Amino acid sequence: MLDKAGELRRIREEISPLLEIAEITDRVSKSGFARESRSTPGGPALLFENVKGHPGARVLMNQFGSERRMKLALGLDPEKGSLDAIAGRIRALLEIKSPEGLIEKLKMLPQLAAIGNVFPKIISAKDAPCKDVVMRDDFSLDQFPILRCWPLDGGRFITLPCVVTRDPRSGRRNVGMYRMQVYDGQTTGMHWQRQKNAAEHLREALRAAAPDASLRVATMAETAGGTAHMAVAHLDPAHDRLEVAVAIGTDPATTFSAIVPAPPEVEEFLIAGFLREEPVELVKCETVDLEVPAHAEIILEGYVRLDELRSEGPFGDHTGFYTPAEEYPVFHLTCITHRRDPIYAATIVGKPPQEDAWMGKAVERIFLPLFRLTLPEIVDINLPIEAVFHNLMVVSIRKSYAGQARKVMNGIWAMGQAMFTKCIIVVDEDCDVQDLAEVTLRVANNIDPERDIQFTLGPIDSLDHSSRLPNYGSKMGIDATRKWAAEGFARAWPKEIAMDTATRARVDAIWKKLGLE
Ligand SMILES: Cc1cc2nc3c(=O)[nH]c(=O)nc-3n(C[C@H](O)[C@H](O)[C@H](O)COP(=O)(O)O)c2cc1C
Ligand SMILES: [Mn+2]
Repeated sequence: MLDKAGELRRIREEISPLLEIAEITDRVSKSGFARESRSTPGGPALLFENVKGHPGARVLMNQFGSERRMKLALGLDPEKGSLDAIAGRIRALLEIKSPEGLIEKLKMLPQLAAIGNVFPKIISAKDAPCKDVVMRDDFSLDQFPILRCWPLDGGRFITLPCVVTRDPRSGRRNVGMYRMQVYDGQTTGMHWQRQKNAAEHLREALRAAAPDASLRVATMAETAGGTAHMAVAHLDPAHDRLEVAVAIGTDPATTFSAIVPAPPEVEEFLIAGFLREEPVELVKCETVDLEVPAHAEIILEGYVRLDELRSEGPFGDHTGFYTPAEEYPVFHLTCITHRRDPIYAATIVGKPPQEDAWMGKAVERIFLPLFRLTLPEIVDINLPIEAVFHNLMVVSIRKSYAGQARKVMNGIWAMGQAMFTKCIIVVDEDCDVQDLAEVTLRVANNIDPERDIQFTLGPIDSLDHSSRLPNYGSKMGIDATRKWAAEGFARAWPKEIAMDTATRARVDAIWKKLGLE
């Protein structure tokens, strides 16, 4: 599809998966990224067809690396479509009320049919391309051209995996993108951070397996690593693991759904189905009780033990810095299945802008209507690419009462992964948050710092290297809205400068004649 859309470049030169693919991809994804224009494409997608040490293998990079390709991935017209259209569809879905009369009911049919598309379909193994080749023995990850991304990385990492787990209590599935460091042909790290859904699944498994509640709680609280861990020798062998399946090279809507910060109640396959307007086809795994996208290029099946952690990292991360080695769970493979001649899909993260910038911008657009459900005064949001998303959110609000900017900050810090937002800037609705020059002018002019900056403490992104403790630290909100008398502002707020319309019209009329352009 990328090829047909003229979005793919094939590279026939022999290139090493160790650093070289990363360097080429980094240059391409940063190319054409003009500061003035955020819609400038970040270079083409790349298909490496001659990978050193892996005859016949192919590596796909930068598949989401432009606004245009992000639209294609979500089934939009790259020219006319807008990511806000998806937000519109979500809004329509949220507005569905139970219909009253017959006509109203009939009007709902298209919407209901669309919802019907979201549920995944299970197909049989013989129809599933991801089962072209099934390897239960003698398999090794070494057969795939897995990348080493940056010079000081701890090893090779699988960087675009859709990791499927099941909540042992509710039975609900989750798909998350969590990088995997290759330890050997059958073992990898599993870098789900403690606040992510799969980490909670592991903790649920642990709660079920650990008989002694106080020991359980203590071990969870003291664990240094990414998830709960129990250093007890007597794990019930029937409950000593959490099954995991990993899909690599899924259709773009499914891959994207794995990064969407959805609430745990919403399964990512539903999101992918909604985005594609077509159900995701799943197939049962060979060795674990999980289902995976049937059309994936590669499937890894296995488990994570509840009582095992191992050093993971360092890794050159999307913050632009290396995250240091830390203890994380370990994934043991029990089976690999794949398409004939699979394409290995990967990404690299590093100093922005990279491919993940475009994915993040799509998340920003799609989540706006969901934010408004809780905080209806929000007009628009901007998570600037340069601030690595969770570090800075600029929010414009329709302010109607005193203290509302602070209410919005607290609401954002309480909402899912938005809890990681280190700095929130709140401006009035007449400020375009996409225009950072305008935002800077407002913030610099409007704040009395001692009065308008609010600090709070809470969970911090695991990748943050500045917080006083790992995963825990402070956040800052800046209220750059106009201050009201009701907020104790006793002075007059000045008027903003703007030319009167009559003068503007007069100058417009003679503008061309002046020859000033
Ligand atoms: C390229 C890429 C790599 C990522 N790597 C990780 C990772 O290693 N660990 C992690 O916890 N989140 C990682 N994330 C973010 C998660 O995918 C994201 O928080 C997602 O919402 C998690 O899914 P969940 O909410 O179902 O847990 C990554 C995102 C992208 C785009
Ligand atoms: Mn999830």
